[in-house]
Amino acid sequence: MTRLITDYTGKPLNECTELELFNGVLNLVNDAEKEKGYNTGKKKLYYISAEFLIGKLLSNNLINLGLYQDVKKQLEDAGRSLADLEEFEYEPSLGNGGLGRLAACFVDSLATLGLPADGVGLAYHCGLFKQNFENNKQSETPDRWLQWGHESWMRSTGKHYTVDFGGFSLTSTMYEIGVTGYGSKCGKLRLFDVDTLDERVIRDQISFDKKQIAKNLTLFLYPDDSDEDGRILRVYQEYFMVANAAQLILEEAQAKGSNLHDLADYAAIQINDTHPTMVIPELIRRLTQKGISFEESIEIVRAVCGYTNHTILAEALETWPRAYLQKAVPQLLPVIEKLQAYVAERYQEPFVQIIDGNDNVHMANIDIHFSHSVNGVAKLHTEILKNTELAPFYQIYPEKFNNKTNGITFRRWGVMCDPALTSLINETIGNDWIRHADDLKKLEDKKDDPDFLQKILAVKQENKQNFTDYLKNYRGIEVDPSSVFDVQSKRLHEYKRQQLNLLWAISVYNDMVEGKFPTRPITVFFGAKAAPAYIIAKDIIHAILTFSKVLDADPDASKWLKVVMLENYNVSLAEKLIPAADISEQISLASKEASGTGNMKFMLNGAVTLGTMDGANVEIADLVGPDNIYTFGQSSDEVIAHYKKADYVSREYYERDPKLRKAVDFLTGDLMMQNGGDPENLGRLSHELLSKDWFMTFPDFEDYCETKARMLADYEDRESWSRKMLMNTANAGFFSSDRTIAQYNEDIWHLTPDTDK
Ligand code: CJB
Repeated sequence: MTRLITDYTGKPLNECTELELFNGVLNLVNDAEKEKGYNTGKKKLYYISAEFLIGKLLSNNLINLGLYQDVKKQLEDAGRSLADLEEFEYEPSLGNGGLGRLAACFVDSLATLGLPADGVGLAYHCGLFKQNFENNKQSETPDRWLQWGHESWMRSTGKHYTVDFGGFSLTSTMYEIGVTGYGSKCGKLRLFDVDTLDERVIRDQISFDKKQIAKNLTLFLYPDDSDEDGRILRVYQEYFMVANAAQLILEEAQAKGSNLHDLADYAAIQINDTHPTMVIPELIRRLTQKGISFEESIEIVRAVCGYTNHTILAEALETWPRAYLQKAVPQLLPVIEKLQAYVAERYQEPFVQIIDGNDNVHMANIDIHFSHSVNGVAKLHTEILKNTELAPFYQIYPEKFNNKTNGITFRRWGVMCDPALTSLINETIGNDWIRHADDLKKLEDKKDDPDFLQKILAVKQENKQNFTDYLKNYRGIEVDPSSVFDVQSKRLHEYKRQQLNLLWAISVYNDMVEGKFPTRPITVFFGAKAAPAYIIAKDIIHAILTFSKVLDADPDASKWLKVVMLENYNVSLAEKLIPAADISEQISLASKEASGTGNMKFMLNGAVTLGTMDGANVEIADLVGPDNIYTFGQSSDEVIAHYKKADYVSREYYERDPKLRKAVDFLTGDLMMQNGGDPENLGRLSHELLSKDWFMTFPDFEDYCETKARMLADYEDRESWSRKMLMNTANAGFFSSDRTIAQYNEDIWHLTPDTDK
């Protein structure tokens, strides 16, 4: 039965405002979702995460529900367009980067595989900040994505819980966003909020009174945590998330007949990074309140919980001073102290204690002791956890450690964002790959078919042209679609080394000044937000923006090299950029990128990786073989050895390599200053590189430049390059999040799929 949008708008579509049309299609989707129903089963997974970077939902839901073509046609027949509606739709900004986008891919796959599961998190009103560029610098403004009210995005369930903090309590409201599975039933994202939130407490840009918890609790994802009030607010947020989750989980399990001793038969919890860690002591607290002994409560909770580690960077392995917990959640501290006593009784090794000698509480240590599973997110990352970062834990609990290499949903990152490639694949091997991603391997049969290779190139050119048009029409940026599109898009962090790419670009410029020009014009795209308090990351953005002005001001060089730093990079922009990419820059310092998931999206869309042997790049290299990836740089073992010996001196490289020296000097040179460069920012960046370079940019510089030059030369053999593209798409099947989720389920959660479609 065809659903008519007019049944939802109540008037002809050509008379509707964009908002009326948007709400009409949204309500149509809501009804279709409810009619499909939800995956159910005795045991349910609660995937608790501080971030769900879901992206725009309308088209994705239409695709998953099989309504896309029909709705598109109804709109077209009335002279309206789905593409316009997509532009009008506001992107929910409930996440920051890879961690949040992974959670969003996971809920899609959970629904698609028929697994009973909820995503559980917070309904931040402003989410992550909106990035603006002024005077070659990033500034931040609130991203008021909920401006049309909760109801345009989520349904209030009418369910409320009480959450106690030190000295006061708050009442929550639970909201739901439907998660449509592809050709299957649906799942739910359950987001908690406080009714007392008051957006007027925002003072200036993104600063606000951090002490008024009732008014600011869910205002921003990641409040500025450069001061103590900001850090304590994180504790309030995290506890609010898990105290709600714990009540929901216990209530639902009991409603299904659990006597709580058997909670693990009814519930599995996945703790996504350390942010939801307090769910462990909170559940133990609640179970003991119900008369279950402390020891048994530990066993129950351990059987329920699994923990995923997403990084070896110390900054993200949260530790909270005991005083913060005492202030925000005093009822939890005695439980955490008892857990510490439990650990101390069994293990003497200082590294594995929960509370250290300085009274800091190590959240990851709680997770590892009191979960039954600890996983890393790529093969290399898990090995580093076992052998280096968490080695003392691995010695105690070898059986807990396992790897679950990340994945991406092929519905959003293939079908939705790359319709041209999708049509070509569908007409070649059918459309089963959308659900059974390994099918893509069949494309390899075409690797020596010149006609097919031509078609792949034509698809890429079409996508580059589309992105070029988008930049011109929506952003006023002109790029050359026949140039090589060289793309690095991800959060701005020193370990991801946008600065390495920048130094390479500066060297290309320096070569041009000496009369050596590239074979073909190159456009280098960066997309990245820097955390507001991360000074050096913002300096790197400033350097990139300033250098792009240097190029624009030079009539000769600008024909050959253009640097575009895209403002406010987000999921929607990624969906346009990734299908247009020729080169996928994955150049983190080996050992530091836990997995990466952008690398997988680019690969699926036929970009060729230029990367270090880090994170999931290692597995990409294994899958595509050495002819279809360009790797360079130190190995993770070498990097780890340098850190251990503390023997890296960046200045030695600077002094030894004239090309590097020239590029580094350029940062603080006249041309940068003449084009809006700020001596303070650029001086600090240069000083950081020369005196520290903690993420070892310089040792990899030469190899990076040589490898990139080889890659650009190979790009000129168009047929051979298109074979590389094909081999990347054909071997991307392993990186479907359906595979990842199936593995989590088999090894950790043991949920029964709801096959009653
Ligand atoms: N990651 O995005 C974040 N935020 C954190 O706080 C810690 C890690 C990223 O998680 C992704 C999903 O697992 C990884 O692919 C990525 O390497 C990691 O940086």
